[in-house]
Amino acid sequence: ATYVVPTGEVRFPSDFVWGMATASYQIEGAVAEDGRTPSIWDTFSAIPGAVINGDTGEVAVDHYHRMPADVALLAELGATSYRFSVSWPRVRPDAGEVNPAGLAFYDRLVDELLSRGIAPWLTLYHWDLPQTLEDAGGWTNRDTAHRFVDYAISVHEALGDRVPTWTTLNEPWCSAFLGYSAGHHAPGRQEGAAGLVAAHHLLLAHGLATQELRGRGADRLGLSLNLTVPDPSDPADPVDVDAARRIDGLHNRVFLDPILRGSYPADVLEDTADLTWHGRPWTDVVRDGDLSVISTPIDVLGVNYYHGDEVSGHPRTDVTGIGADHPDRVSLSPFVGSEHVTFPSRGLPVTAMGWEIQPDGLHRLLRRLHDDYPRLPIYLTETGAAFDDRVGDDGEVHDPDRIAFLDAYLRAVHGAIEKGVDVRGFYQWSFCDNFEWAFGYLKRFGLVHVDYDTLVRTPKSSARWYADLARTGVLSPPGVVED
Ligand code: PNW
Repeated sequence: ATYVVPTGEVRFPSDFVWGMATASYQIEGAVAEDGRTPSIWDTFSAIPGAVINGDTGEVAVDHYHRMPADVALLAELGATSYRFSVSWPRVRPDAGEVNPAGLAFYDRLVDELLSRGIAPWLTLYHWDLPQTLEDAGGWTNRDTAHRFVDYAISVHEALGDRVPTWTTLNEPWCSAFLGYSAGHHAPGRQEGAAGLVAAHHLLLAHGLATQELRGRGADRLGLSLNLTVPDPSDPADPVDVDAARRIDGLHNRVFLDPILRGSYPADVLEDTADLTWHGRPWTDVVRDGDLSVISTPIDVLGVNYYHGDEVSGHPRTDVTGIGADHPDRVSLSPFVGSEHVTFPSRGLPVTAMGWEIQPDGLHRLLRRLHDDYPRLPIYLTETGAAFDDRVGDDGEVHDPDRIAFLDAYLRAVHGAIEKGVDVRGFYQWSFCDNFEWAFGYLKRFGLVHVDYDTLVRTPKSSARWYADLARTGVLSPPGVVED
């Protein structure tokens, strides 16, 4: 079914959360300060060709030193909540003992947010695994899940009294499959079924930490999944339909089902039955009791959505999407066991990432979650777009494309709310331009422009637009919005 993005005025509920999101490694810099030790992203970004232009997070946007001013800017731009992540190797350098100096940064951040009336939304793991743990096998080592619990406890002991919302993982799909199968993200391993093994241990880490923090009184727990909407190229072609089912399985249901239904999807197990890890079926890493830990009830579901995918089971050359757009490094398919699947371009307009602008996919995704899974309050914990933003002669950054993008995606969210889907908030990715992983500083997702020579912050016109939206809760008819 298609969905037509509505025009005209739409009004969001008065308690709708208007947030902005960031992640530790993408903004903090200060990688060797106050006891922090390397994460897998410090190591990976030092590999020639791994990140565009050899960029690293060494300085990033220097948020570690500019935090109070950044929080003041968040407040000025009307954010009612701020989603940030905590750096594991700051809090537990080398995954060892707690580092009070590292924790103190987040303590100050949370106080600064609260003093400005901004609700903190904390992510424990946004991809910066301590390198020491990767050296011991990383997410392919089951022990990493237990070390994650130790780390979660230390953060909760310090901030549990002031942070209302705790999410364990950001986008475990990326950590597992881009990190351990495709090799396009840290730690850059290209080991096939390792992605599935990593996914299982990430899920286990999520479940164990959720149980532990629940026992310690946390009452708003969850995680953020990046979900896609796979549409078969030809809905009448069984080969394309099968390809779309496989991508749905390996991208969405491989996480949604264990967490929300307590089991791996049967078709995913079948599709991956031949894949081995250390000579044994990969599913040997799944132990009795794991799925009941993984399905520990959560309170909120974070959804990150940028675009869907057209999916074909036939060879194609006009592919878009994952891997296809990475310049320097050969990236394998993250869809292990379904490597034959291709992602043809639909010819839709794209952002600077080459990602299709597809708001109807977001609407359909939200409706599908509502229909297919136990219902939870949903927060869009990320959506946004990269464009080639520049500071103009007038000293301003005009980004009407980003305004149009956010307008369309928010209308898709609003349409879902009208259909009864319990969506309670929206976190724009991202508060400011930052280290965009394998794309370094080349791709700008911010509402706030950062000059990477001076580190000066300039709110883009989209930031002013978003601030108005956060204040009024109303999207005006397109065309009325002034850039
Ligand atoms: C997400 N892919 O990353 C992350 O949560 C953010 O940290 C990131 O900056 C944002 O989206 C924009 O990219 C992704 O290749 C990175 O499929 C890559 C992919 C998906 C999500």
